[in-house]
Amino acid sequence: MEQKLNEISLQAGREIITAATQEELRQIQVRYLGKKGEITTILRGMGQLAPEQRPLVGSLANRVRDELSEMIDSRTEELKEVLRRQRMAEQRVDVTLPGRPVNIGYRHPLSIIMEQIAEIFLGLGFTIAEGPEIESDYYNFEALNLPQDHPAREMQDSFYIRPDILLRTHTSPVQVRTMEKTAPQAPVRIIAPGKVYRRDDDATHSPMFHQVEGLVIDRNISLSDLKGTLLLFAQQMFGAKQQVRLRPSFFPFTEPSAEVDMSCVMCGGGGCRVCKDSGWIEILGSGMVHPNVLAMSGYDPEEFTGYAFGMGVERIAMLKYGIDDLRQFFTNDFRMLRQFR
Ligand code: 2NL
Repeated sequence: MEQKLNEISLQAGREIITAATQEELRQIQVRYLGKKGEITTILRGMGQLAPEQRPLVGSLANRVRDELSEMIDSRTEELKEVLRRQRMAEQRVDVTLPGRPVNIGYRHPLSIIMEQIAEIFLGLGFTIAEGPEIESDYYNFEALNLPQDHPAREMQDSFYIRPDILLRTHTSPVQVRTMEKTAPQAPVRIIAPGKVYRRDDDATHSPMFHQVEGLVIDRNISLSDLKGTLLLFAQQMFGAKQQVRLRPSFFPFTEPSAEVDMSCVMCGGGGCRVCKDSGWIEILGSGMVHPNVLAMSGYDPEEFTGYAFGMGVERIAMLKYGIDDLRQFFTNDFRMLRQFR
C-alpha cells in the first residue's frame, strides 16, 4: 500500500508539473483527490488494513494528498501568470508609433472672401444683418421700387415657390427688414451677406451665388460718403494703390445709381486683356437709396438720405484669386479648393 501511494505521488506529481492548462489541472485534481479519486479511495479503504498498518498508511496518504493539493495550487498560479503575460504581449500598444493622419477640411474660397469683406466693413463701423432666403414678393421686389413689369419679376427669371413667395434674388430684403425695424431712428449701417438665387446657368452665371450688400442711412449722407467708403474697401481688399471711379448706371432702388470700377488688378491701370485696355474693372453696383424705398420702409426722404451698394462675392473672389471660370467654385474639386487654405 505504501508502495502504491508512492507511485501515485510520483505519477500525479509528473502530471501536475507538465499540465499545460487549468482545465488539465482540474481533471488531475478530480482523478486523484476527488470524491472517487485514487487517494480518497485508499483513505476510505483503510478499514480493510491490518490495524498496525493503519496509522502509517493513513499519515502517508494524508501527506501525499496535502502535497499534491499544494502542487496543484502552485501550478495553477503559474499557469495564470503565463496566461496573463500572454495577454499582455498580445494587447501591447506601441505608443511611439506615429498617429494616423486626420484629414482636416478647409474653408471654401467664397467663405474666406466673404469673411474678409465682412472684416473690412466691421472695421468701418458696419454690423452684419441676416434674413431668410425664402422671401415674399413684397420684401424682394415691391419695397425696393421694382415695378410690376420688371423682367426680374417674371417666372422665368426668378425661382418662385408660390405666386407671392420666391427665393430672394438679392440680399436687399434683409436691408428693407432692418430699415422697417429701425425707422424712424437712425443711423442704419449694415452689410447683408448671403446666398441669392436667379434663373441663370452659364460660364458667368450660377443659379445660386453670393452677395454682400451694404446700406447706410442717416441725415446728410452723400455720394461722397459712398465713394470714400468704397475706396477704402477696394484698397483694403486689393491693395493700397487702388483707385475707384463711379460710372452712371441704373437700378430701380437707387437714384442716382452708379457702377463702381477699380484699377485693373492685372495691369494696375495700364491696360490689358482682362480690363479690355480700359485700365478699370467693375467690382460692384451702388447708388443713393431711392426716396420711394426710404418712404416705404418708414423714413422721411426729406430728412434722411442713404447710400447702398451690392457686390457679387464670386466676382470679387475671381479677381482676387485669378480664377477665370465661375463654375470652379461649385464643382467641389479638392485640387482646386485646397489651394486657398
Ligand atoms: C449689384 C448691384 C446694388 C443695392 C444693390 C440696395 C438695397 C436697398 C436699397 C437700395 Cl435696401 N439699394 N441695394 C443698391 C445698388 C446696387 O447691387 O450689381 N449687385 C451685385
